[in-house]
Amino acid sequence: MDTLIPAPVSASPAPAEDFAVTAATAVHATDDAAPVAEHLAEVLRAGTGHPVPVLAGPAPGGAIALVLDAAAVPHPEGYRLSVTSRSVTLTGSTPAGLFAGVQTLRQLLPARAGTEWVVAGGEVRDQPRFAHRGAMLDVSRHFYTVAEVKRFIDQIAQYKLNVLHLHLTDDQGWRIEIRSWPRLATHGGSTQVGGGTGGHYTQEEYRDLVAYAASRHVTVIPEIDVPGHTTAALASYPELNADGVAPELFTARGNATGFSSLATGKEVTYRFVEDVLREVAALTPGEYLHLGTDETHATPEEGRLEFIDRVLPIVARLGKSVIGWHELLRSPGLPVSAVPQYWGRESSDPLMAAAVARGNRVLLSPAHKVYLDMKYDLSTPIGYKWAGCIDVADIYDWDPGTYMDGVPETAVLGVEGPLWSETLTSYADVEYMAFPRLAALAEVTWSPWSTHDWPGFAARLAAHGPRWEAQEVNFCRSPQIAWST
Ligand code: IFG
Repeated sequence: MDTLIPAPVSASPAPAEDFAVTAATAVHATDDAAPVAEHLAEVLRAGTGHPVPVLAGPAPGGAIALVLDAAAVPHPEGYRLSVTSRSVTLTGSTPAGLFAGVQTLRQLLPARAGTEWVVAGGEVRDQPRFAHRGAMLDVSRHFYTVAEVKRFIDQIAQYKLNVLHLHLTDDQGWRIEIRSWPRLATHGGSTQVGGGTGGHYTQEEYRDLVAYAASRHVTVIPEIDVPGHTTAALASYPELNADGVAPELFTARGNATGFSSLATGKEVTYRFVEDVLREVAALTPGEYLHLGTDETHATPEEGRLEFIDRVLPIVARLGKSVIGWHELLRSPGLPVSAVPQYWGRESSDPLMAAAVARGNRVLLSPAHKVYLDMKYDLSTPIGYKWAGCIDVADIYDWDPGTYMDGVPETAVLGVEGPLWSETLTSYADVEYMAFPRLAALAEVTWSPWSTHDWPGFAARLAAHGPRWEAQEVNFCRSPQIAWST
């Protein structure tokens, strides 16, 4: 129990109470807990080869029981896990809490499959510190397949992250089918950084991704980056351009981002945005649409203000709330439901403090702390370093609850680690930059500050290496960690 990541609120090992998973082991669950029970059973079957049936109703002795009991576990994502030599009882107030408990249970099992699988005995009580615990994957600069995104979802869910922000559109690629503007995907999605064939998700594939994420209790937040970062759209439809001429597709890394803009003075722009957001909202069960709004250097300020003023009501009419990079705050009159995502490197920002004073909650993604496309150190072969190098200790050792002046913990919806993909040419590169740093970010967003302890975390992470080796994750063996083999 002393190697769990993220660290739980409390864990008390009981070594004499290890529970052996055998050919007779079954998982018992009431109907609302059945999907999580099946997820756990799949893990146990894969690990032991035993049948591990899922049975309805209360568990007899010698079984694993998943129980929904909101009275016993007040926090909506909390859980209690009790492991004795005779039985395992996992109690949650919601299926999400049970799912979180299963991720803990998985870490109490061996990293590799084997017939004598034993769950370490003891008690765990746990609940998250922040509600929004996210990773962002940039599928625009380089396209990743449905299977690769599903693997990413599985990987982040193991550390109790519960949000996947998909950066679906940018200069180098439009990655989601929009039926009213089909060339966005067929032309705007036909390439990527370096000139490769790119790709896009059909709406059916995207629905499948959203459903898969939901089965791992991960909410997908789609980002349609506007009014900047729009070359893929502008290249697809001449009428979207101020001069009516479509530019070539853009396949460079874009060392200076913020060079493109929608024509905020043309009515067709607003029809375009409304059509796109309507179709994306229909694919989004979650509360939020992300509008980007970052680096609008090519948009005249009065045009940017008009654009935001006209687009916010579109999102509201679609029944969604807006997340935007923190430049969104330059627009006065934001609704209190709007969430600015801070990606700056300051710990004091007057617009952020003013938004919090008005009642907005914020997302924190300080670039020098959580931008996963930054190099670990100067020897990292891929990634950028404009925000500095970020090794495991850097992403671990900060407190979102006190990081920003005028932004108390109660105003922090959570933290998100963006993984921009200009320099990530393969999914193996994604894993290298994401792990182990996302495990550290997961602890920053889930665990109580009272458990925050770099040496302890570094030791737990060292013991985690074999788990990633067993899962064939291409993780970075940072020299800051004494990786056990
Ligand atoms: N900033 C840009 C990203 C990406 C990044 C690479 C934001 C909000 C630099 N915008 O981060 O599109 O290019 O590190």
